Amino acid sequence: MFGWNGYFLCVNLSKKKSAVKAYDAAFAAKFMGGRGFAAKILWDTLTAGTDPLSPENKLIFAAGPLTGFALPNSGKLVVASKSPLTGGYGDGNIGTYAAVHMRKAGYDALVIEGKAENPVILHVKDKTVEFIDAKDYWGLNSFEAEAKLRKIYGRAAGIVSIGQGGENLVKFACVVSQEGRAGGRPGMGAVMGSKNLKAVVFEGSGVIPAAYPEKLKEQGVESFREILGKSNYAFWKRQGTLSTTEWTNQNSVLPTRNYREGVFSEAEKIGGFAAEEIKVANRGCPNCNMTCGNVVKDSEGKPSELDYENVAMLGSNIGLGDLAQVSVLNRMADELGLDAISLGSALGFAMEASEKHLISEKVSWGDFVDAKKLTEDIALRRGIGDVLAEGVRVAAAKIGGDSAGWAMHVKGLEISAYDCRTVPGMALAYGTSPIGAHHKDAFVLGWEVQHDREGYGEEKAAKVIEHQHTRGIFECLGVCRFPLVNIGLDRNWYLKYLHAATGMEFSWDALDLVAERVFNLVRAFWIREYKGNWTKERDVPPARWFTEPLTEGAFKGAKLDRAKYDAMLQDYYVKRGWDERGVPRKQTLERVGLGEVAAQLDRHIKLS
Ligand code: PTT
Ligand code: SF4
Repeated sequence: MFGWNGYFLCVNLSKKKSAVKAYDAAFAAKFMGGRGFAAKILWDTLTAGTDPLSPENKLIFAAGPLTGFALPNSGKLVVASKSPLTGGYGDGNIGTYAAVHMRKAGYDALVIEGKAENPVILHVKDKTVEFIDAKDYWGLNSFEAEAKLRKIYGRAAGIVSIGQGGENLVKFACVVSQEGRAGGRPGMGAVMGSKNLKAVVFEGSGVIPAAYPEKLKEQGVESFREILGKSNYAFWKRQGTLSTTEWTNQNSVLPTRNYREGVFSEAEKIGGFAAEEIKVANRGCPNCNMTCGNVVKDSEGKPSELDYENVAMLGSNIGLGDLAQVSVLNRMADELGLDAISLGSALGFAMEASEKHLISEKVSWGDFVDAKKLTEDIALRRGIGDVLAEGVRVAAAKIGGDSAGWAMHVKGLEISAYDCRTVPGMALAYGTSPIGAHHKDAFVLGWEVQHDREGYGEEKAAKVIEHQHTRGIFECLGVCRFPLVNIGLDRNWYLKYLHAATGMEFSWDALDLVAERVFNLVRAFWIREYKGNWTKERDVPPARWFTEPLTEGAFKGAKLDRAKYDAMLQDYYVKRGWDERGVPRKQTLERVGLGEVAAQLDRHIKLS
């Protein structure tokens, strides 16, 4: 096989045993890699109802057929599991040298099950697998743990680790690498912690097999050059995703004070230009020449790597307008291994709950000291932090009042940083995202703002699906989507890369079908887990957007219309070939090559 190594490394931490599992070209072409592999493995090997934090759950690190080659932005790794935050399928996409080393060690995925008796570090060096005692690492934050490991394994090794958040099973703990790359929003760090696994160190020295290696090399050189020549390249290098802050504020979609508003009076102070003033470096993922990690000096004098989502959720969403202080919270999220989006949502939720006297703790809007303390309390599960560590869905159920209406999540995953009262298509994207409310699979609001801002027409559902497929394929290829979606790299490059890497010809239609297959498989996973509790209400964003209009900005008075949203959701289901409950129809699953999944799912919920 070319492009793919053809092997998964399977590790059982309870038994301290590992085994290599081979797969064939037909499996590779059908599920492609990354999310496709992870979803298929989870579907095949988990029993419905598995406790996400039990030894039976699986933690998967999966690369794609392009990962690790000298091609634009090819250092991405999907980290996936059944999510302890949502109870459904969860994954994230982390840029890390671990991705490259895993592939060079000869594996396309690492599948971890069981639970180590004591804290352990997994060391994979080419064909050897070692289980290393981690007692001197447990309790360290992710930066400290990685630095300590680098003293042994050197600068080049690929390392992923968890901080105290993962150790303490915070439900939105993520996996961290390289002091500023973080992935697995729906609690993949907690799954790692539940397995007593502090870190994985990869060292690979082999060559990833390519069908036409020389051609691939030339394509890499040429496309890296194409990226450098793009007119927006220089500004991207200056601000990366951070310029989004000014844009979202101008367009009334910047989450402000737990999504009460879409504009923030201090937006400029946390925007891309403000960041340039405290910026000290650019950092990024492997094999990338458009490094978007903006490293700034925070108010405590330490480096902190910023992205838009983090700034909005830890800034405007908690009413904090000081970027250097926001950067401290951002650094703490990375050190402690907490997802910064969910953290910002939990902090905003607590501030509102405190204001409404639903909790006795005093946590005030925009108060940096309160926010800092609460962040630590969440990671260490102290006091109200212990409640918030369960995510806002559970926290709302615990604190009561009307808080369920302003616990900003879909399916338990906190919403990333775009208010949707004026962009129904984006609300649908959150409602139907494969992991809960995340923007990565569909970012239709850019299109909506330009074309049809407040409409609920059929083209919205079509656009969401188009995005979910185009972006979904990047979750399987193992490369960053930013060259395509942010810089405008010609999309046909990806077909050329795939041919030179695998020797197989793929069209965009074929990739679209892979994306659709994987999307349906993930949906089937959710439904199998929720069974009788599955309802279309799970695809609906929180009540706040439907009931509380914006009170500031150009869109003052705007809110979502529930009846129109429901109609748009039904349009979406029809276009997807799902029934009115949002369950894939049998013939849809068969059409996308998931006949066996249809047969199994039908035993859990009657398919139409
Ligand atoms: C991603 C989510 C995002 S999406 C952001 S900012 W973004 C937040 N980043 C966090 C962080 O940082 N630290 C932290 N403790 N928590 C964080 N939570 C949030 O996590 C990231 C980039 C970004 S920055 C984006 S959009 C793109 N996402 C891609 C994707 O999903 N797929 C893909 N094929 N390519 C992508 N390229 C871009 O990668 P999750 P990263 Mg991330 C620090 O992990 O779980 O997917 O959540 O991985 O290496 O940091 O790259 O404005
Ligand atoms: Fe990583 Fe940013 Fe480069 Fe993408 S553009 S590979 S997220 S550094």
